[in-house]
Amino acid sequence: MARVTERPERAASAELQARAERVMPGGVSSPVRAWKAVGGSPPFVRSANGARIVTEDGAELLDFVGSWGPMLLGHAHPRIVEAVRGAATSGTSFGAPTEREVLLAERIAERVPSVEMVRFVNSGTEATMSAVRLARGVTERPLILKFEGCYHGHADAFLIRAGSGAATFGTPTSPGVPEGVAADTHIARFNDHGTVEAIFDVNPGKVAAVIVEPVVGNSGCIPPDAGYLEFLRDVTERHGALLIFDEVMTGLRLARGGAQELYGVTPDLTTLGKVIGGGLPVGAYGGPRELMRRVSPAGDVYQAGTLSGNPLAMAAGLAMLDGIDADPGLYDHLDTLGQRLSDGMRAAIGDRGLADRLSFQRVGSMFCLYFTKGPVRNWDDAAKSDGERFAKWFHGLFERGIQVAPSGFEAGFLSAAHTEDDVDAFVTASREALGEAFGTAA
Ligand code: KE4
Repeated sequence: MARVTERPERAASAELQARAERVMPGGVSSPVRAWKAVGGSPPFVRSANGARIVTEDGAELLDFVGSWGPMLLGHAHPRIVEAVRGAATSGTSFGAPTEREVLLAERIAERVPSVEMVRFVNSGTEATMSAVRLARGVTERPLILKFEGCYHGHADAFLIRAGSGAATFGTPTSPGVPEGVAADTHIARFNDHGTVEAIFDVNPGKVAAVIVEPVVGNSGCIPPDAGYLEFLRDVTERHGALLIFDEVMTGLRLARGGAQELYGVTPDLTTLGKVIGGGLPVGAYGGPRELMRRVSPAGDVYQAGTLSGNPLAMAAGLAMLDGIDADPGLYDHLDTLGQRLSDGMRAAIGDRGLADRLSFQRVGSMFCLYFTKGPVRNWDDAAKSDGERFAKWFHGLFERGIQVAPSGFEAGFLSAAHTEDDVDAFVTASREALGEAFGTAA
C-alpha cells in the first residue's frame, strides 16, 4: 500500500485547518477529531464509501473509525443514501409526528429486549441525560453512579472522570461543571464489586440509577468480566435503583439487540444512537412502558427537541435496519472478521516480543490495541497505556493509508464493508508500524 507521504501534499487540509481554527474552537466540531493526542493535524475528509475515506488532499484511507461507530454497513451505503435522498424531496423537518418515527420505534422495540417504548432525540448525549432525568424522576432520588472511563456524552452530570475525548484531553472532570452537579455523580470502578456496593451502602435510598457502557468503548474496548453485568442487575434491584445500559455505541452493533442481547442481561432503560441513525443525528432512550410513560406529554418528566424524530434521520435509521435485516449472517460475519483481526494482531504482537507491552482486546466488531500489558479490565489499567508509542503506531498506520481513532482511549470499528484483505492490511501495517514504534527488528 503506497505511503501517504507519497500521496499528494496535505496542503489542502492544512489550508482548511488554518481557516477552521479562526472560526471554530480547535478547528473541529468535536474535540477528539483534532488529533491533539497524537500530534499533527487531521486530514479534512471529502468523501467516503464502504470501508474507505478520501481526503481533501486526494489520499484514500482504509477507515477503522467509521464515524465513531454509526457506519455498521460502511460509508455511503446505497440503501441509506437512497432513503435520505428520497425523504428529502418530501421535506426535511416538520416538527410534527410522522409514520417513519412509528416504524423505527416499532422496529427498535422489536429487537432490543429492554425496550417496549422509545423516545427519539438528536444525539447520544441527549439520550443519556434524558434517561438519567427519567430515572431521577421515577425513583425520586438524586444520585447517579457511573464508572471511571465510561463516557456518556457531555452533559454536566457525566463529565466526572469520563472517558473518550474527556480522558484523551486530560479533562475527565471538565471546568464549568458546578460542584453541586458533580456531587450527585458518584464514581465506581468497572469490573469491580466493592466500589459499587460501597456507594450504595454509604448512600442508602439515594441512588437513582447506575449508568454503564456494557462494553466500555470509551476507554478502548473493555468487556465486562463474566457475571459483572448480572452483578449490576442484582445490586440495582437490591437497592431499588434503575440500571441504565448506555448502548449508544454497542446498540445494534454487538448483536441485533445490542450488548443486552449478547450478554443476556436486561437493564431498566437503554440509550441508543450512532447505528440507529445510519450516520444522521439520532439518539434514543427506551424501556418498559411503565417507565417510559412518565415522559412528557404522557407523563410529567419533561424532555423535548425541535428536530427529534427528524424525517431524514428516521429514513436513514430505517434503511440501516433494513440493511441489517437483509443480511442474517451480518453479526457472525463481523465476529469472524474481528477474530481474524484479533488473531493477526496477537501474532504480530508475539512475533515482535511485545506481549508484555501491548494487548489487543475485541468484542464483536469493536476493538482496541492497548499500549500496556493486558488484560485491561478498567480505566486504571487503560490509563497505563504508553501514549507516545500509541502515537507512533497511529502515524505509522496513517502513513500506510490506514485511519484509526486518534486516541488510545477509543474503540476501533469493523463494518460489513471491510474485507479479509482489509483486515490483513491492518495487521501488516501494524506489524511494520509497531516495529518502528518500538525499534524492534522487522
Ligand atoms: P453523542 O452526544 O456524541 O452523539 O453521544 C455521546 C455518547 C454517549 N454514550 C456513548 C457510549 C458514546 O460512545 C457516546 C459518544 N461517543 C464518542 C466516541 N467515543 C463520540 C465521538 C466524539 O465525541 O466526537
